Amino acid sequence: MDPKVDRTALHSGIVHLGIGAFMRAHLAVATEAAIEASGDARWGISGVSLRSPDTRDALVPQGCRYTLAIRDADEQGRPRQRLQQIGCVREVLVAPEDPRAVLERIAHEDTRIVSLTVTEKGYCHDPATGKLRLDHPDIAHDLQHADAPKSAIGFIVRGLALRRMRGMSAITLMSLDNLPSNGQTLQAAVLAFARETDAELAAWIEANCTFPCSMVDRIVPRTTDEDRASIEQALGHHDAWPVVAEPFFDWAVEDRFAAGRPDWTKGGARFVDDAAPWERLKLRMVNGAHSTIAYLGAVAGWRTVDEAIAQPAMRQFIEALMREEIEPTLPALPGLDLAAYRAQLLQRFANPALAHRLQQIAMDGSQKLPQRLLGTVRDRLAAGAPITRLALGIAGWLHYLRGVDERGEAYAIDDPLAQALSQTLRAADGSGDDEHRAHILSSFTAVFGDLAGDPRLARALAPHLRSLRESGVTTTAHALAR
Ligand code: CS2
Repeated sequence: MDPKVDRTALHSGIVHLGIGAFMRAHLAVATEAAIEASGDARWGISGVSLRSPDTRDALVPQGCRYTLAIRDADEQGRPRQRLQQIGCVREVLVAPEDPRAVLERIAHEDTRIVSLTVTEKGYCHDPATGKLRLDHPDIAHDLQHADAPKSAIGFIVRGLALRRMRGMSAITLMSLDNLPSNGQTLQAAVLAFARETDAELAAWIEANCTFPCSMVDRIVPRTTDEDRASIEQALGHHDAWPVVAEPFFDWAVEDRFAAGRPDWTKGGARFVDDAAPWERLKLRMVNGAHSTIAYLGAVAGWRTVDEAIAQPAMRQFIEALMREEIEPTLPALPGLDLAAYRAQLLQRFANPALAHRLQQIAMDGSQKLPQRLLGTVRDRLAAGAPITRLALGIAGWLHYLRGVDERGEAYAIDDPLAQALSQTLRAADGSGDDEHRAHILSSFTAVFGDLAGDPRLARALAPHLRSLRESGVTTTAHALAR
């Protein structure tokens, strides 16, 4: 079962920063389909790990090929999987080991697109405003050490500087992260960094490079040892670095490419004029619901998304949250039936073959909440509409941050702002009154932005904080289940 794409014949048209599981089950799959359909050898991928060598160490010995296991359940509810071999990754570079090699790859004549999946915190921005933080340790470092950057933004700006210096063409910078207007967020960060170092470079980037926005959607849990063992058994040989995904795939990307692009429609992508309404739909429905399930479910002591959504109170609450409070904030989209989208989403969450861990989704909440829940809250408040269910998702996060579930099991909080959040939590615990506690918690400006201190938010949070503490997740969700 060899991949149809022969990696040795490929050139690296795409340099991808952050070669994690998501990218290998999304961009790489669409690129594989595009190369297969056209035979165009320009679109091989150079993957870059910004931190750990593990992907390179596992993939390179197997010729960078790997297996994608697409998992769901059949009509009887029995798990099933379909295996596909992916061969379009040409090489994997490990940035901390050799930053120069990454810069040279960006400044290579074959390179036409630099794409990124570096997660929300990889943009080193203020989560509430989206602005690049010049005081972020990695950004501060990269401004001082142009030849050995650490951050994605540092690599991009320095790589583009080399291209410009050498008289090379401009390229496309494409974010595939779950951020609103991800292309614009990336562009703003790149330009802000470039302006700090070289105003002419910033002007060149602005005039010549493009930053298409896109909405990406596919559930890709972190691969476990158990997944590796079962895939090896099904394959009949060892694959050190397979990925697991759901069958569902979506990608709406703006067709603004400075130096060409593969025909990703062959792999299920859609080219759109404006990705913003699709991003809003996806971030609010898929990710807003996902984070709400993750915090409440982890507090309840459940382990995976399918386990949480199998609880009747949770399923009904999540359905009501989408129908009553999220959907009314969404723009109408051609060909989109929101009720069908919601039903399909609940089915995706119920996929029993993914074992998508709640704690994986729960990480980095400070970076995720603004675009997943708080934008919806703002729109609802502006319309004078209730935010009761949305507030339970936020209260779930605040309650989750205490680090102990209802069964008394402790867990670690994995969040770049964990320390500051735990100080706020301690300050709030000193207050006996739930409304006052809610006020202190929701005054955390880096996350809540202009909602910080808004009495309407604190008033919505207070009863949920009390109910989660006194009655628990199931009872609290049940009360809001319709
Ligand atoms: C998840 C997403 O981990 C998370 O925060 O909500 O990775 C989610 O699975 C994808 O965005 C689905 O497209």
